[in-house]
Amino acid sequence: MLDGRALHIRGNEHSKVHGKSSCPRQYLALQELYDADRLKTPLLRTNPQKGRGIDPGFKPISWPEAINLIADKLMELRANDETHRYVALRGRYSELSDVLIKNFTAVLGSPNAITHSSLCAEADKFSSFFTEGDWGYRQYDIQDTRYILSFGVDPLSANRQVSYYSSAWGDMLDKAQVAIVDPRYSSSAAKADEWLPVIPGQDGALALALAHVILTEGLWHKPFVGDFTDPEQRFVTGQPVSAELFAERHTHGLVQWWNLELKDRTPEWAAPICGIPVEKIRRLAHKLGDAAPRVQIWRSRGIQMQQRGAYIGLACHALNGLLGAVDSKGGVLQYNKTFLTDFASGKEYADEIAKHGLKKEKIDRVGRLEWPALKKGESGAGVMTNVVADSILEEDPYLPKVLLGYFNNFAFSAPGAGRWEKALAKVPFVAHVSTHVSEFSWFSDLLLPAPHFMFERWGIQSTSGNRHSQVSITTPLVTSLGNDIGDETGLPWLLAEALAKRGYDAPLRYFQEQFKDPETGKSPANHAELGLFATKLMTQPLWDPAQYTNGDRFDGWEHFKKIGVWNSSPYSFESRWSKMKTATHKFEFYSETLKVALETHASKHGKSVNEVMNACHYTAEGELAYVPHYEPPFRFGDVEAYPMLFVDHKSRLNREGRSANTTWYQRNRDLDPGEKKNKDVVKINPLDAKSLGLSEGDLVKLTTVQGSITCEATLFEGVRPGTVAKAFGQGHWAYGRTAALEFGKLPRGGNNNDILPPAHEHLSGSAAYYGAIGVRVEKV
Ligand SMILES: Nc1nc2c(c(=O)[nH]1)N[C@H]1C(S)=C(S)[C@@H](COP(=O)(O)OP(=O)(O)OC[C@H]3O[C@@H](n4cnc5c(=O)[nH]c(N)nc54)[C@H](O)[C@@H]3O)O[C@H]1N2
Ligand SMILES: Nc1nc2c(c(=O)[nH]1)N[C@H]1C(S)=C(S)[C@@H](COP(=O)(O)OP(=O)(O)OC[C@H]3O[C@@H](n4cnc5c(=O)[nH]c(N)nc54)[C@H](O)[C@@H]3O)O[C@H]1N2
Ligand SMILES: [Mo]
Repeated sequence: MLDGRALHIRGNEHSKVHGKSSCPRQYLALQELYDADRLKTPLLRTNPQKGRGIDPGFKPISWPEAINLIADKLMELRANDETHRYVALRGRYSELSDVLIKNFTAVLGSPNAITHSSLCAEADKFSSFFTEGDWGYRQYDIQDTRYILSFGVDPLSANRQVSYYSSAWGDMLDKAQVAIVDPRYSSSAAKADEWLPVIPGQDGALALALAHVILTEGLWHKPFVGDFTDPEQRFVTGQPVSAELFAERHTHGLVQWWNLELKDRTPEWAAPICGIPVEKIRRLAHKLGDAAPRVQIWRSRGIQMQQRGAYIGLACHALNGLLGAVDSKGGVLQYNKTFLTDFASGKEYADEIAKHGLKKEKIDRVGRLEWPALKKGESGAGVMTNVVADSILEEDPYLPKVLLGYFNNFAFSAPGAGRWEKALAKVPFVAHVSTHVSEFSWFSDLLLPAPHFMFERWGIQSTSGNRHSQVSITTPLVTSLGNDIGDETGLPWLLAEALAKRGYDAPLRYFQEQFKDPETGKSPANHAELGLFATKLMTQPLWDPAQYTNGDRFDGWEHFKKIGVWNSSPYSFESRWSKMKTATHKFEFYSETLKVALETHASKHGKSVNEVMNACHYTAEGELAYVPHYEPPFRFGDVEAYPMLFVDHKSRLNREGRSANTTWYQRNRDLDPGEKKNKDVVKINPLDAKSLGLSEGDLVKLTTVQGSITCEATLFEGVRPGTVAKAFGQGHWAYGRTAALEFGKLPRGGNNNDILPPAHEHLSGSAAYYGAIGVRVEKV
């Protein structure tokens, strides 16, 4: 920092997860922070007509005018006894987001706290939950591992701890081998021992064949899984096994899985389906078996955020079970616990009107027969973010009247993005809290400038890696725009004050009574104090010596604030063996936990589990629903009209959809294999290019059942013939002068979400981006 200006960013040296090392994206944050295109003042739409290319006619208004406008709209909902028609949408977030999204919305009396989780990676949590009872992401102990098999994860570019893994990856490569399964040659594949260019959507076949070989060749990890009660090895291709003959230790249902599914899933069966040769599958299984339990199977959104992705995720994660890698040194670990305090829910402050609103059906339709969204095993507990656009368009269950979005850009980030444009145009009042005039903002009635989440407001982030979890805080450090009204705490405070002035004081009382400074007992008196007190309150178990339980110790709040990060104690291996939060407390190959969840959901609707599976577009019948099994990927578009398959992926410099307005992002796009500086390219194998008559740099049109986009073709051997790969992130037509070719009108390249159909993995509630997405490539 120099004279209040941020000059350089690095990792916090006190972090035991990543230390000083950092992810390349953090440097872009400086350009984001000081971006001349940032939204600086509230803006009000003057043109009632909403559409791409139609100027909204935004005119500046003051903060009090903006807050009063929203407060009036909320009072109107109360007067009409329809508080449920208030919908809060959340995109990216800090842990403080509960204040605005969950709690404030509950006080107001709406069930519609809609997070972006299902656009993000809910399906990734599904597989961990229904095998080992953990609805969460994983960390990988790469210090002591011997073999890494990644299904679609590119840890050097994306996934969850780029700073840590990219700094530790080199040392790991000295001791371990790595195989990357991905239709696209990723950065991690470039550094790996082996790249396995799988046919998109067919990883399940590969994983099941690996399991088959691991069993038939006796390669499973016996101290974790157990063994036959006599020395005879009975896993013989095609032959069922009698369950009494196998004594399982920390797992459940291995023999049932074998009998129901695995016994016929040979490498010979899998090879033509997944495109990986028989010999490679066998060799891989042996390498895994030799290294077990110090192995790790990674899995990404790519294999799970598919219409039939839940069972691919389960099949891949079950390999970790077979190899004893779960909770093991050198294996796959859950996140260490972080001990944060939940805020009072807010429901206690709901009056009669609000209680009435809370009883209404949630706007995303979760819990209906075809939308199980089984978060933590509970029917309808998840979120179906991308369904909300349809709910609005079809007015089913009802039309929202006031919609508040923050830190989200669903008109860009959600498959079938165009539906959001139409949906937002239909909602009578949309407010957006954003740093930039994004695609979502373009369809909004009121824009509120957001402080940059890394530098200008209170926030709490937690993450895991290197056998530790950490909780770090962001503080209002830089005020580049003189705006520190935090989106997560400041905004709801200002709204609460305005509502109190209108005679409705429940939200303000909630904040005053439930967010007292834990040190002094003082109630917050303004928006800044609510931000500070909420941060102190949630992190109190970490910094208050009286509440100490685990990890780093602090003298008090000031000490914690100065250090900026709390680290948990190191991971204790094998402590969850036979103590998992599943129905059997074991690692479940046959998921009793999923069985209960599906049966409960089915009986709620008076249907059978088969009918649920059918409604969710799965093919499985009977008990197959409870074990990892093969599901043919649903193909969007027939082979004749859409002969190739489309593969979406993240790029190293994407901060989701947010970094594209920086010149450093545009200029350095070639950090990813096959990409070009300042361009948005589709990567095509030279063999396919030849048959399509395409040369380097040709302008091409990509068409799917959903729509078309135009971009440049580049010839790249690192994409499986028959597939094309294109990074997500370009194609902004709003956001700013760098992101768009012509702001408000012309996109720079094409947005993948304009051609991805709005499909779902229904069991987890996830949006689907991957699998068999048919595409036609034509020269323009
Ligand atoms: N650089 C960067 N890193 C990020 C983010 C970012 O925007 N930029 N965002 C963060 C967020 S929000 C999240 S949720 C995580 C997500 O991190 P991950 O869960 O790792 O997910 P993605 O990187 O989206 O995964 C898509 C990958 O799957 C591959 N893929 C596509 N189809 C298939 C297939 O059929 N089979 C196989 N085997 N692979 C396939 C793609 O090539 C790509 O490498 O990343 C985080 N990290
Ligand atoms: N095709 C394809 N689509 C994807 C993905 C993919 O890999 N491929 N990844 C998906 C994933 S994993 C995720 S998590 C989602 C993310 O998608 P979203 O949750 O929609 O988040 P972002 O795209 O990051 O958009 C955030 C918006 O918030 C605003 N903004 C930017 N900075 C700030 C800030 O500091 N504070 C506030 N309040 N607002 C800010 C801007 O309007 C920005 O457009 O995208 C998903 N979409
Ligand atoms: Mo995400």
